[in-house]
Amino acid sequence: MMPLLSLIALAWLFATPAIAVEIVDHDGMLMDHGDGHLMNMAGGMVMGQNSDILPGGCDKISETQEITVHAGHRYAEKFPGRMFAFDTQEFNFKPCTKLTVHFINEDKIRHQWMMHGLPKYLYPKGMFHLEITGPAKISGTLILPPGDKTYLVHCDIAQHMEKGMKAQLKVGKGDGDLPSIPGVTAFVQADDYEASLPQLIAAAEAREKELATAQPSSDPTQNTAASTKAKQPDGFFSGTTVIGLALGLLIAPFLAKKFKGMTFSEVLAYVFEAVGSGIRFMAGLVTDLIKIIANKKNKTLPEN
Ligand SMILES: [Cu+2]
Repeated sequence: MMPLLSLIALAWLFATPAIAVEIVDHDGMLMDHGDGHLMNMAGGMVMGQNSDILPGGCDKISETQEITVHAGHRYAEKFPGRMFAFDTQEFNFKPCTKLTVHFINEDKIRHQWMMHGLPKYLYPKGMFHLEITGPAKISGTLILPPGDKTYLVHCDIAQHMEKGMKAQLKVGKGDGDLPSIPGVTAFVQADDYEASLPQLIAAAEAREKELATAQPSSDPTQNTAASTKAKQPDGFFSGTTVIGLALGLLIAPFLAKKFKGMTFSEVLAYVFEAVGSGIRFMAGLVTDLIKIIANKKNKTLPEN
């Protein structure tokens, strides 16, 4: 009897950790609804899935990366005042990286790993989005755009971001930091536990008054600036302006078609590359011309 009992005890001991973190894997259970939208009847969802279309400005996939992100209440314990969090608050990838995210929700509620600000011609609503009721795992793939930009990653379930489930994903060098990222950046509006409520109200009222009185004082300078501008109407329709306008009107329909759906930075990158190749082409012409002239001189030299 004793050996049997100890065997059961041993089996239970080994089984406990497995029971504690029973994560349902939803990969392979998803139905593809097209346009990068996958979901299943168990509540798993992927939106903005893209594993093969290159964003504008990417010549090729720069590298292939795979990350596992955990989400849950326990990851917020180290951030005072927060309730939910991812296990990672900051991500960094090269532009044009093909990124697969394995999202593991450890809470018995719904969480998301939602990325914003992606090019809308490729990602519906500019989003890449993994969502699952936990404890469960769901995976998705996207190709990151070119350029240096900081993207918001959060859980959009009501109040989950405000309670800490927020991160930033920097492509390249990024373009700054987002506020209120747990452990990374300061709160936009920090709680003040030092002052009493009447003191806080008085301070807020004083700030409002200050803003109200500051408004009219800046007006005279604006007026003078406007009047000096109004005094120089000559040259408004100068020759260059007219030529520029005409050229712009001619090129506009072509550009509108070309840049449809691209973000400003992508358009800028495209224009710079076009200008660059134009300069290279002109330089090539000049070198060819010099070569031709030099060759002719070489030919005439022996005759002399
Ligand atoms: Cu959530």
